[in-house]
Amino acid sequence: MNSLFPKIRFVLLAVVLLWLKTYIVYKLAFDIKIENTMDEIILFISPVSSLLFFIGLALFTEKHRNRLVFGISILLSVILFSNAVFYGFFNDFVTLPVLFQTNNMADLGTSIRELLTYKTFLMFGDVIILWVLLRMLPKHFSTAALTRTEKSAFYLVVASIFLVNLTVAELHKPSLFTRSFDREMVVKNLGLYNYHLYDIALQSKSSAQRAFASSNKFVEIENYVKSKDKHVNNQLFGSAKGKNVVVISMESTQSFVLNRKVNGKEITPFLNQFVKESYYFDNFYHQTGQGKTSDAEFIIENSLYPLDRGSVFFTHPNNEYTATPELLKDYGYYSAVFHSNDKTFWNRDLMYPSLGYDRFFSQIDFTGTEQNSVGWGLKDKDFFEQSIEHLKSLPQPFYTKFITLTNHFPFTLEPKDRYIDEYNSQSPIVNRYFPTVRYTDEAIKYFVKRLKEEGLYENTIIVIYGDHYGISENHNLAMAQFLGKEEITPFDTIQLQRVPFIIHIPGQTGKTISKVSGQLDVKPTLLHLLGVKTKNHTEFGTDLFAEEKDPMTVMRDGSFITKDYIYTKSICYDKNTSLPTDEAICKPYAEKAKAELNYSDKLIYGDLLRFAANNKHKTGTMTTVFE
Ligand code: GP9
Ligand code: MN
Repeated sequence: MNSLFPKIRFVLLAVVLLWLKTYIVYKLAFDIKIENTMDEIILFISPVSSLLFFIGLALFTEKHRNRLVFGISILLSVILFSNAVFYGFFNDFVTLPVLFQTNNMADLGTSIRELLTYKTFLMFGDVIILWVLLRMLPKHFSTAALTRTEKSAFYLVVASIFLVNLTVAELHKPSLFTRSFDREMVVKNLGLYNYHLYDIALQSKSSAQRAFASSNKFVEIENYVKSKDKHVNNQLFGSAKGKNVVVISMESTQSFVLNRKVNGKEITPFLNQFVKESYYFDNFYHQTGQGKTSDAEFIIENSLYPLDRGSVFFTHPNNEYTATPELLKDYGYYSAVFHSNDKTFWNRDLMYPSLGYDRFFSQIDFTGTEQNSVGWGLKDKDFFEQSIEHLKSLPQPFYTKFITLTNHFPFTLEPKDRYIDEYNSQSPIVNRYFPTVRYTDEAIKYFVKRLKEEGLYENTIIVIYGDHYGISENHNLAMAQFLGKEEITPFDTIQLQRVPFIIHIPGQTGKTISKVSGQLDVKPTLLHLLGVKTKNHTEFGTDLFAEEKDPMTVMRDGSFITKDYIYTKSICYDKNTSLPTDEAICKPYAEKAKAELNYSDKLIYGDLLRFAANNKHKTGTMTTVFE
């Protein structure tokens, strides 16, 4: 082994130089948020394993070793350089799908020309140093063959470094790949080069599944969807035709907070009043999976199920969809999303054009300060205040979606923003949840007031939905205390997955509707109100205003709710008694639930909506502000 070092010296030198260069580019060209020393350490070590891996490939040859080291170093530098240029322009890292978005590339062309200056020279500084050293000290860099053991030992070390990196990152940011991650987090934790490998893996997986799918499969699913009983409420159909639409996603808000109090004070005083003058669905369930907020967005605009792992926003942003914003284009609608988080979070900047959005107002369109922000973005009230200014300037009619953020885990709020006390239980999370829900309630009240002041209220329908649960099963004890129950059973857990769903149509009197319903029903319900027929749409939801014999709402994990039964954790519950009953009663429903989830998955994995008659092929014209 003693003789190993001279043989790998040149490789190691190249690795160290490129490593340092990568770190410098991280700090200068990218805006990666560092919250603590651990973040910084991870950021620093993250490129090592991949650099060793790639440049180490040169160890497999003797004759061309040094040339290969140059080649690989230059290739990796080009990747780094391209990302730096791309980031300067788009505030984002390169993904394979964007490489094929020609309009992005056209913009880049001009900036690349501008960038061919001294910076380019610096970018390849390490390669130049390598070249000079090799010329000056050729004897120092042996290219003698490595033994098998030596090569194995080298790659064993590389693998160990990678595993350590992965473990530290996973411990530091649990579920890096499935939970709330954005590209910045992957780059920060695993390094830019591994990020590209990950991106390639994601891409090839979905391309393969897409390639094997055929239009026959689509016809089969279409036939199933058509066989479902889909009705229309003739009285309400088209009753909001031509009106503007404001959809509000209420972060982590579950229905149980409505009409309940903490220390004698209502948690949602505004919503409690608002539901009286609106259609309010009090048996409405979220149907999200790991994609949380993004899944909720996906479901309500596509009426398809989310996937059982990951977020569709991340796994299938390039699919063809027939989402609400796209369909409404034919009716003259302009569509926009408002959300004051980074635009790449949940891959929104890539997914929204596929859903047909015209404009995404993200973090860069808002003015955030320490005072007006909490957690990942603006406080909801400031968010609405700043959004109104943008909203006023949009062409009408508009279809808009506002994604609130303040009521996000871990529910932090400054004392001055607390309108009610914290709750008193052994769970600080549950305790803090109520003041943040109360805060969002106040923010929506403010927004509605502003809509009135701007003269938009009378011509706008307001749709409010809770995106997913806020309080997980880890807090069952505190929840039992709050709800005055002895314990929280799986039956209760399902009932706690109810989230508010409210439709306010100016001039129509309110009504509470208790039909079993879920996020998949939002699309057909809303489109029918706007006078858009959905009979031939490939979707799984139904119009909530229409008659339906036996409505059933299916959750992503296969649990479901019908008028009389709830099925979860392989137990069939009778809703009248809240107790388990004969499993055979639930069986036919369970099979239907499984089939439906399966059909929906096939549509997404096979990108089958590209065969749908009402699909308009993507134009990719959504704008975000870069100027
Ligand atoms: C982030 C916001 C919250 O932009 O949508 O996401 P979540 O963690 O709730 O999915
Ligand atoms: Mn959310």
